[in-house]
Formats: sequence, structure tokens, C-alpha cells
Amino acid sequence: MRLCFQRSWRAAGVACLAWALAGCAATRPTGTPAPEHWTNTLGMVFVRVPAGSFTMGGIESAESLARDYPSLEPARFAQLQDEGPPHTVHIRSAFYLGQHEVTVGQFRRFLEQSGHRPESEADGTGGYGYNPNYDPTTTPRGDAFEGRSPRYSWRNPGFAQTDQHPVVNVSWNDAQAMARWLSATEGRRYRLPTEAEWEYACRARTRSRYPHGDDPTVLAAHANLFDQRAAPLWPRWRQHAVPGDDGHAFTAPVGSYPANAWGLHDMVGNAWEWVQDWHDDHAYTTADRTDPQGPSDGGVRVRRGGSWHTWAFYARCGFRNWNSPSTRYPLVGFRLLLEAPVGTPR
Ligand SMILES: [Ca+2]
Ligand SMILES: [Ca+2]
Repeated sequence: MRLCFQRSWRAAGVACLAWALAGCAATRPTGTPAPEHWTNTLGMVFVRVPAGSFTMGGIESAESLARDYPSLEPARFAQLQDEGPPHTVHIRSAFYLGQHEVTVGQFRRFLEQSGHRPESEADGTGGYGYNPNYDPTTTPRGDAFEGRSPRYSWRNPGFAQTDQHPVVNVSWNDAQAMARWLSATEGRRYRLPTEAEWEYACRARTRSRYPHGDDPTVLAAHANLFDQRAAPLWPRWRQHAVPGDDGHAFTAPVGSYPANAWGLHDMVGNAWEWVQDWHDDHAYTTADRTDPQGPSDGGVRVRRGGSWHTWAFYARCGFRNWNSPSTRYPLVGFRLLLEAPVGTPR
């Protein structure tokens, strides 16, 4: 294994790409604040997240939510029971978390090298996509996107993406397949983060709604959400768009917005991120307080963090949403976790 020492962690990431086939741990000189990172065989950069404890979940008063999210009807503030009670969670081991969501280019390389067929293609039903001529009001479900249709998949969510955009229209099962393949190929342990690990990493020692603070009105500077650029495409939801133009009506290239305190980008917005856990409304009542793994069974898997199409209220670090593990949708992607230590293949 080669260690690379760089003044800039960004520079370290670039340098490590050149060594990607061998795998490379990048370490900052002692005493500097930037995190360690690792670049894997697909060019995915992982950031070392330290062990520690944090307060997971918590339910704010309806009054403070009504004050700060005035476009929402009050009934929505009574639908957050699954975010409580707040409880201390201990993460006993440091881990490496993807600095970014998995990109289209990384997912393509995984498919090319593994032979895996994404669920949307393997079952022949496709995914969902944006079509400017599609009218949700004419459909039974009133869904915001057209589908399922074989014309949509990770290759085509109905809007333009480059290899640097987060892959979407990928299922929880697809994420599992990529983690399994990387683990077998590299001799390391890749997986989705648990729900607790994800929220711990999103908060990065903050206790606010978002990594930048509590104020939803400045989110356009921090995350790719449903903003004034996207609102004209869905005029009936215009009132829910964050103020300002974040520059992207659809997905943005990963890392386009500031990182959180631990160097992780797009934990809020861009693509929802599958996590490992089953969802249960009462999970926090009975969950282990040390390295919780979530319910032992269930019907739907949790996704976190909101997306390019998500309103500010639903992009809070503590908000929980879910879908069946075979769901594929143009708002949902994932980021992978690499277990530490990374230096010794096993
Ligand atoms: Ca946006
Ligand atoms: Ca995200």
C-alpha cells in the first residue's frame, strides 16, 4: 500500500486516482484539519469519519416548524413521529464514507466490470423519468414523473447527466450488488451505511437541521434542492421551492456545493441516498444505542437526505423516508461505506 501526503486533500484525491488500481490511502500531515481519504479501484474517494457519539433524531415543536416552513400546511408537522425520540447513539469504529454519491461514471464502470444488470433492465420494467409533456394530473397516482417505462433507467432519467452526476433510478438491491462486487474484487468490506452512520455523518457534530445550520432560506448556497431553477417545471409546487437559484433544475455534478465539516458533499440534496436499514416508525424507541443496525425485518428500506426535487423541510439531516428495495426513481441514488481499516486486504 502506498501512502500519499499532500498539502491539499483535493490534491491528494487527484494523486490517488493515478494509483487507483493499487488502492491508496491519503493522509494529511499531523495537525492539519482535513480528513484522511481513500480512493478505490473505480476512482471513488472515501473520507474517514471518526468514531464518536451523537444525538440521533428529535422532533421540533410545530410552532418553530410553522415559523420556518410557512409554505407547508400544519398537518405535515404532525407526521414526524418516526424521528423521535432523540437518543444518544455510539458509533464505536471509524469508517470511510463516500465523499460523494456514486456517480453515473462509477456505476457504469461497475456494470462493465461486473456484468451486473441493474434491476430496471433485468426485470424489463425500466424506471421513471422526466418528460416535459407528461401531466401528473392525468395519471391515477399523480406521480411527478413518467413511468415505469423501459425507456427510463440509470442510463436515462429523462434529463441530461454526465459521468460526474449522481446515478439515479437505481434500487437498493443494485446498491447491494455494487457493494458485494467491490468487496469481492478489492478484498475490503463495502456496504451501505446504516441509518445511524448516515445521520452521524450528515450532522458531522452539528445538532442543526442541516449541516450549515437551521435556516432553510439559504439552502440554495449549500445544496441542490427544489429551487427557483426547478420550480417553473412543476408550477403547482412553486411555493415550496427554496429561495434563490442553486444553478441546477435537475441533478448537479457531485461536489458542486460546499462539503460539511467532515468533508462530505451532497449529504443534503442532489440524490436521496439508500441506507442499509429497514424502516419502522418506532425504530428509535427500541433501537440499540451502540452501532444500531435497524429493525431485523421490514418491507421498505430507508433513504435519506433529500434530492434535487425535494423541499427544504424534507431534506433535514433527521428526516426519514423509505421505499421498497426494488424501487428505482430519478430522485434516488446512494453512497457507499468502506469499513476501516482499509490498509489490509482480507
Ligand atoms: Ca436545484
Ligand atoms: Ca444526497
